[in-house]
Amino acid sequence: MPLMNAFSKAVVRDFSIEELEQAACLMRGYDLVALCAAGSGHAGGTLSMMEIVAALYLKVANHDPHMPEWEDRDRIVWSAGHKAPALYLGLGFAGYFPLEDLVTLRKLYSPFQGHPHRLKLPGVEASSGSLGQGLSIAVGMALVGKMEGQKHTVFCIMGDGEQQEGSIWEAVMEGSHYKLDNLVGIIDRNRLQIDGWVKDVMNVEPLAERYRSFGWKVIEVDGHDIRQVAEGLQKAKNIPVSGKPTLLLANTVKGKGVSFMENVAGWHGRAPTYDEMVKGLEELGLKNNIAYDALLKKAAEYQKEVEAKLEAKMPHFSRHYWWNAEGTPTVEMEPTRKGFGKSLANNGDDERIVCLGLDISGSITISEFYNGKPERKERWISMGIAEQSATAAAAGLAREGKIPVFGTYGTFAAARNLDQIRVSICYGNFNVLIAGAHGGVSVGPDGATHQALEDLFAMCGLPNMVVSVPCDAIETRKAMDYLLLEHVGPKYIRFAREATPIVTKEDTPFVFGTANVIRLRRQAEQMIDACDTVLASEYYNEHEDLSIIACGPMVPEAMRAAYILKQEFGYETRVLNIHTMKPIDRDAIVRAAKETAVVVTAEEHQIGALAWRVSGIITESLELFGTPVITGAIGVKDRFGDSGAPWELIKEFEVSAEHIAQKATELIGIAKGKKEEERMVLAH
Ligand SMILES: Cc1ncc(C[n+]2csc(CCOP(=O)(O)OP(=O)(O)O)c2C)c(N)n1
Repeated sequence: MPLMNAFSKAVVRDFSIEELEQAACLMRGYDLVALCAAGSGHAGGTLSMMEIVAALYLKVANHDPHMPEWEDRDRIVWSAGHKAPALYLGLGFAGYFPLEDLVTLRKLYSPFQGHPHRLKLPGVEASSGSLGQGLSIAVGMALVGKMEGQKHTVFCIMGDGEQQEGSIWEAVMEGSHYKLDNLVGIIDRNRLQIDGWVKDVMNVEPLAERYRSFGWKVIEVDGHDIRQVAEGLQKAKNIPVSGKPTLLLANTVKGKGVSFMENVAGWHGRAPTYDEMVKGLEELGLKNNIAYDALLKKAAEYQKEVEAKLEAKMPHFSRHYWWNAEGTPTVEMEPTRKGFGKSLANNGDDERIVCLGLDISGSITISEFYNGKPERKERWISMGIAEQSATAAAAGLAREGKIPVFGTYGTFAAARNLDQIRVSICYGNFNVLIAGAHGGVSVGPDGATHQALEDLFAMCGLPNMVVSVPCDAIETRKAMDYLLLEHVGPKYIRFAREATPIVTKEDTPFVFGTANVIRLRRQAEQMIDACDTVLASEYYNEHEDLSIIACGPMVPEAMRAAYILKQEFGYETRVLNIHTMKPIDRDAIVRAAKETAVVVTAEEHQIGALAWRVSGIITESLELFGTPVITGAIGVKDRFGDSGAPWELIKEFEVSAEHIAQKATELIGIAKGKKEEERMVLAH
């Protein structure tokens, strides 16, 4: 059955096989244009999906674009959330929204988030992006279908690499245990994942036998033969009360349709440039069928609106102070993740070090451990997309005397596997180094599911764990060197993806557990030369107007805020770089509170990981009894993230230097007002 009218139950449009073929081809073209407009995204695993999408959304599933919540609709859950553009194309072709809107993909405020969000776009059944969860959601939906005697089918789209997530197999068991013959799993078996071939990263085959042995029916099809796909899906849907869930195993080619993308792992998470897009459209025979220049223009116009909105939201001063804007001290930029890779490259000869791969090795630079060092390969253990098992395996490796290191997106390194970290690593006090890569907003357009904004709550809250949040690539390397070889016990380091300002030098002091004081001292071309940095324990009070206590990439923002405050108001600022969040430098915080009386915390995280610890220290500190201290917190305000460029998100989340400076002036104003009041009372 094809697209429906939910009220009359009439068929609105039934696509022929030829029309479906054309639709799948056009979907590929629009996919390329949308990805090119976004400048990031997943080309390979969306191009492999288009016949499945066309068959499902235009032929097999019952749904009504005008009534997305129609209760008799078939449900389609996208467990593989990174394939979001393919989902959006299915909805767009079915008529849920004007297709051209898709060029706002991955841009700020767009309904077309980097990973699907059901609250932003009608037709999206479930928010996803963290792999391995969708089949469980689909099981829940199918269970309700059974309980309530409904007739619809619940489809769930997964990747083959994704099958490495153990939770999928829990859901597979549940599907057969509860005889969910209203449940259809679909695997896009394109045989590639991020780090390479699935069989090499962590073999999942034989998938058909495995699903059968778990009590499922399996239909295997050529995923690019639309007739086979449509018939297979129809069969899976119609299986007369069989008491078994069905798997459609679709053999596909990653990057299908664009010769230079086909079967190339590097195209997993890449968007085409303009020239690559045009070449791709040519190969698809679509160069004259899609008005790509007009679409890109629409995207650029949308982007301008976003920028205007952001600009209007920003605090304003007498001039612009953005990084490398004229008149502001300049900075070099480097991704902090580079410091992580450098440390592993430098120290990796130590035979105790073993690195665990979680299918994101190049991007987080853990691959530097073995790049150009084949002799280390046997200490490289690829675990696939299996964060929970890898975490507990790391505990086992540590138990046998190894120093295991694993890392992935901060949210998958510290949240997905939290119980394993808590019980297997921290409770047993094992020497495991966990890298929360791409922390904070730095994964930008990937959106909320990938932005680690809560990881520090959990990591700082765990007994035995130490936590470092270095401020730039150089400090990341130093923190890594210390954690890797000197600190014994559970340890978490959090760093960013995007290039962030370099604000330390090789000879800048770094003592784990001791904060640094950074003071703006002079006019200089480079921020790094305009400031002096000393250990907090060696700093003497200069009676500054305020302190900004910051960690990670907020340290450079705090330095820029200090510059704004000096230029605009003549205020002197003590910036405290809390590169070690746990154990935190209590003494430096108490002194800052006592000696400056105005304290602003700055974190690229939900407010609290730093702010509440600092205010806890201040309120608990007996030395501060009777000393008035006023505090303010800059951080993410209890909300989920959004797709957008990292520098846009810094503005949107209100965590820029400008926001820090604004908060500081507010607090200084209040503190001064209070002093004035007291003076007046005394005078009377
Ligand atoms: C829990 C989790 N871990 C890691 C990632 C990062 N990630 C996104 S896509 C991907 C590879 C997926 O491979 P596969 O399932 O084969 O999809 P396809 O190759 O079809 O794109 C990974 C590791 C994630 N999104 N979620």
